[in-house]
Amino acid sequence: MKLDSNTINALADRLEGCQLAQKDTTKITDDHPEMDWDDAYAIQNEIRRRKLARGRTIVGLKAGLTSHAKMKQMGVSTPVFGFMTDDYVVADGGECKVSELIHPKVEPEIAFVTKTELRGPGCHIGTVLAATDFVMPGIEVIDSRYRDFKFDLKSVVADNTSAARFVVGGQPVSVSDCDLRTVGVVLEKNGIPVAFGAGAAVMGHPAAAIAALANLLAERGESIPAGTLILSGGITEAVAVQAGDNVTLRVQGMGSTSIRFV
Ligand code: 0L1
Ligand code: MG
Repeated sequence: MKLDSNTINALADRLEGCQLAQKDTTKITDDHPEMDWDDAYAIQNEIRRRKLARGRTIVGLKAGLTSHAKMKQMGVSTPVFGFMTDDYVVADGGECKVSELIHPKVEPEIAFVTKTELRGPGCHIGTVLAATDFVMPGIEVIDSRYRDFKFDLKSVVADNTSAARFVVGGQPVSVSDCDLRTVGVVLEKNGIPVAFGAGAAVMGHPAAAIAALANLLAERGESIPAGTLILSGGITEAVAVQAGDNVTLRVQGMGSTSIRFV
């Protein structure tokens, strides 16, 4: 690690402060170009520690930047991972207050729920499918704390991968009843289809993103417990939303889930 604990704390304070006050900031690598991956995840972990200390609970994990569309959109080349707390949950069909966010965008995703522990290293698509209870449609609302969504990978890892809100719903499906590579998704904004894709857009198979997360956690001696909800990453580019927008995600064979921005 290149940053000392005072700097890690100050950067966690700056990023979470922006989230809580709906303010943006410049990317932290502008001020700390020397920071490394361990620093980036240490800042994310400090944000997590602060939320837990305030009584929040972890309700899920996420993979981000897992599709070529997203990587191209953001000008980066590696997946990243983050967490979601209880206040990020929006009920299916429920409201998301734009005033609590900075500049939200939505992403169509496949959500996994595990039935057994996933522990790397060496996790692969097969291990993940064997450990999955069911999959279902999920819309992630991302809200980078960086001005104009301009960041590099270490900055976005520190910012908990832009996690802000999410909704899951539709029809939970066993992984043996669908082909997650060819499953089609349609994202609608105000009744108009705005993004389309298939599961294979996420690292060739959405389960590969979950395997990558398990293998990364293994480097820290951690695993994914049974019963964990994990968003596997946006299948298409993210779509900007504003108050008044209604967003619905339809996933082939899994029904739909929706969210209203107010
Ligand atoms: O979930 C995601 O793919 C987002 C990762 C962070 C990058 C972004 O804000 O788009
Ligand atoms: Mg996402």
